[in-house]
Amino acid sequence: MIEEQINGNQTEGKDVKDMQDLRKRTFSRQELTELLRSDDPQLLQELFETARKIRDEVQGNKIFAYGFVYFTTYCRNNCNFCYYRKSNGIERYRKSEEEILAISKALIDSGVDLIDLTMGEDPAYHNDGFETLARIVRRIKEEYDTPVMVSPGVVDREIIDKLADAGADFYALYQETHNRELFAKLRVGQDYDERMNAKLYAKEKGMFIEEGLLAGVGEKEEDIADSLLIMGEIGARQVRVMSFIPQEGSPMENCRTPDRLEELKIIALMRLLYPTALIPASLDVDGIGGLKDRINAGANLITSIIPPKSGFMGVAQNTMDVDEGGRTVKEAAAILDEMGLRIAAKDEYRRFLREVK
Ligand code: SAM
Ligand code: MD0
Ligand code: SF4
Repeated sequence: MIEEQINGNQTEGKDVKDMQDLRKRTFSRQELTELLRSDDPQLLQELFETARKIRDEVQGNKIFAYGFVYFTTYCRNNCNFCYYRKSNGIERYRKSEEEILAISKALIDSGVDLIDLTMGEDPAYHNDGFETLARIVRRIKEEYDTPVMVSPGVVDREIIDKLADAGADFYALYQETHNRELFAKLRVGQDYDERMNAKLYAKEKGMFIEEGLLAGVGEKEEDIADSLLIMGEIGARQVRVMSFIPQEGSPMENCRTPDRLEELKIIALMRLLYPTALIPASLDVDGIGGLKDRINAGANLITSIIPPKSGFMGVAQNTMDVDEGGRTVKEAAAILDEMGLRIAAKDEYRRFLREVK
């Protein structure tokens, strides 16, 4: 657990006079950079405690849960970090509309608060003008009365209009980094501004947006500090960070995955900066075993819940704990229970989403 790791670094009498007032809510780029760089055990302890306190003040013992439906793994892009990049010779799937509706229903019946419909940038969906995805969104909203997030990658404005009109609540599109040079190395051949503008247009259309970062891909603390501030500037309702997981067959397969302390510090700083933000503890980085640390860092949401033996996959850890039934609401609820926390009901989530700003 992260607490032992922090205490393990305990160096007696370490000067912590610079422990800042962590509840002040506005931090300069310099202050964020220093906090990200700090390995002072007492400061880190205070950082995580403050993040937990802020979360609990905002929402009590509730934690939200999202079902993850990665419905097509075909993609036209070649992101260097991604298993599903076009050039990777892997097996891919494209689920049918009925399979997508069935898995969504199973997830909803298991107690998730939202369905996250995620895809590779599959040319078949682009050629279809996203009619199928819009119909699926509408059916989940109307037949199952459940909030929906779409993660379709970069799409044109009229497609965003179509998905918003179908009732999609969230548009998730992660910049990974706001350092343009690093972006170009990660999302090869993709346009930084096109990606950012798609997100901003979705927000203009009244959708909530999720911004996301990768940790451990060559960024500096200053880059993370920039991203943390930009997340507020663009008004992201949900903000996330995922530690990079090397993927077989990708150009970054021999890069190492980062120490998780970076991800946990970023989650905590997101909480300090944005007390009412939705901040995921993603099960897609370290499986169900990674849940506790991320909740203890200030996350208020569990994502990447995938039913066992469903034939659906994750993204970063695309099979970890899935078929063993490790990535279920039931498993997560048992861990939360030990922490004095619980999975929120859908109407509690809806109220939080709309009323808690
Ligand atoms: N194709 C869509 C897109 O790229 O926006 C959605 C697919 S999935 C949500 C894409 C996200 O998963 C990426 O933006 C990245 O943040 C995360 N991801 C992909 N590969 C990863 C890896 N190897 N390690 C950690 N996160 C990864
Ligand atoms: C997750 N595996 O939440 C999912 C995915 C996409 N909107 C989310 C990265 O970790
Ligand atoms: Fe395609 Fe998304 Fe993977 Fe990039 S991250 S290769 S766009 S699925």
